[in-house]
Amino acid sequence: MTSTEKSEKSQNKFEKFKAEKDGLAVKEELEHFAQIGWEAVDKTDLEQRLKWLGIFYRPVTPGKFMLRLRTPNGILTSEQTRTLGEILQRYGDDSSADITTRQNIQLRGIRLEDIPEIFSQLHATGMTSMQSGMDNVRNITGSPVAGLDGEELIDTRQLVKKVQDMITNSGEGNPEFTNLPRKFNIAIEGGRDNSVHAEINDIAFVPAYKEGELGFNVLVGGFFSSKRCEAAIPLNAWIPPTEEAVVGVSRAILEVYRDRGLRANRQKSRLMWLIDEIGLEEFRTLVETAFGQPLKSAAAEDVIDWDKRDHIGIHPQKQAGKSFVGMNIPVGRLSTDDFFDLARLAEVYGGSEIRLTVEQNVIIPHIDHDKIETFLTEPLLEKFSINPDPLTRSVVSCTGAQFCNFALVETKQQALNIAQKLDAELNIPNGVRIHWTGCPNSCGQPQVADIGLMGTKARKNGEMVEAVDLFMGGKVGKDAKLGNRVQKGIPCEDLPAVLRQILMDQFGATPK
Ligand code: SRM
Ligand code: SF4
Repeated sequence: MTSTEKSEKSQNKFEKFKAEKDGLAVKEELEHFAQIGWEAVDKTDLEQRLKWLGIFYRPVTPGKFMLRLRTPNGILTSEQTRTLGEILQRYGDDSSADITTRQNIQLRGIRLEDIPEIFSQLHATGMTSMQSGMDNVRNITGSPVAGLDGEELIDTRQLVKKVQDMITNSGEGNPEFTNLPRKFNIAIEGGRDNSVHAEINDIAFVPAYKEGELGFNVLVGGFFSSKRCEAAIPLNAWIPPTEEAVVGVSRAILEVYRDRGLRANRQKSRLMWLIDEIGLEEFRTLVETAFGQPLKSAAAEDVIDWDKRDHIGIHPQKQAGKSFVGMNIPVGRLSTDDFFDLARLAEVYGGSEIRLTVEQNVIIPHIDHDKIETFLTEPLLEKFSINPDPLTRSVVSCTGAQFCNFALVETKQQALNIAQKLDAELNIPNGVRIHWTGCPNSCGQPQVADIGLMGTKARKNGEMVEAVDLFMGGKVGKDAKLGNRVQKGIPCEDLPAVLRQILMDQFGATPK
């Protein structure tokens, strides 16, 4: 018996409950759950299976759920944006929302009894939260300026949408892909700057020319976990930028992962562990078989030749006379009113659309040049600046202790306070990207940042205190590479002084 077969024999508790009842099954029970109330719902349904529908029980705020949507390519219409505001509105002070590091939206304060109606609201405007958590494919990311960027290579919008539709059965739920060994991430990059940092996904499509034809090189196996972090490696496959190829190869890889992925140890279940186990050649052969045709070998080089842009500020589009405007949403946090305001701005000035970025910011596209001046006088731009100070501009943060029970530290507020304090104290010549993550799960991607901070605990003066491990050297865009942990256990209290010194020593900052 091979070790793969052996590991498939034994089952961890997640595999057991999935085998007993598929996560998607709770979709049919939502009305019933709404009637009996969350306290009476079976514990596994409540705490685990509901995540298959994007509904997250939060032990930190029992009874107030988080709803994780799917926002393919980070695009929302103004109507959808307004609907999200309407959903949140009923929860008053309990309500809030976040733009996630996967170009997506999470709503908070949601009551289980309202879910049937909320799902109808989402459905009516073409949104879904289906399969957005647990052992499913997460929100699929694509260039946030797809279709706007004059230098873009491939417009990813339809491709991302079609891959999502295949995986989720157009948002209705697809039992073919609801029992993967573990979570799974897909990114489709169409620009020259790798704006979605494709290399940290289980499947990444990156633009590449083969024999003069533009298509995608396929990378596989990128992931972060508390035990191991890896950048994706080349599958040695090039595909044309067609729906058939991108959807087909995504499906083939998912089928191989579903049927052959390791399931015994959840710490060793992500795709890269399977590739390690059977070897890249064998994995590629299995993918070809599932795809039903041979794959062409990879193009020699991909076309990621730009440094990453953050899209903040005013940028001319490829459409003459139009610009997109990137607004800085500090640590991605949105209120109910923000949704209404963003929807209005998109309608009055733009093309009734907003875009989200993996830096947790918002872009409003299609603003006529002659409307920009008035647009800039809108009060919302005081809150969401188009010209923020350098650290505030690029700080990214995961949810942290406010709502996440894995967190070892509070993240968002601290991240923002420290960025603002250091922005006030220092002249910082170039942008410095600081990413905060509340625990080793790395949702805030500290490994892609110039300075990454990962929550931990440390001893200070004999007492356990909130602290962070320090990561440095992450590079995104051209020649992307993951940063490494360079220092452990810096008490949060000491962090402003430590960061100040690093900014002066390594990033050319000077006191104001
Ligand atoms: Fe994450 C689990 C939040 C992006 C790696 N992540 C969680 C949970 C669901 C844990 C929980 O049940 O409380 C967090 C929900 C907290 C909450 O209430 O918001 C959570 N992850 C997030 C978000 C919201 C962080 C953010 O503030 O932006 C991001 C949601 C993305 C989305 O829209 O779907 C988020 N998580 C990521 C990323 C970044 C990415 O995808 O680029 C990673 C690392 C990349 C990766 O997965 O390869 C990430 N999250 C994890 C892991 C570790 C996975 C592993 O293989 O071990 C966990 C824990 C787990 O799955 O067991 C986790
Ligand atoms: Fe929660 Fe940890 Fe993910 Fe932050 S990194 S959202 S603390 S699981």
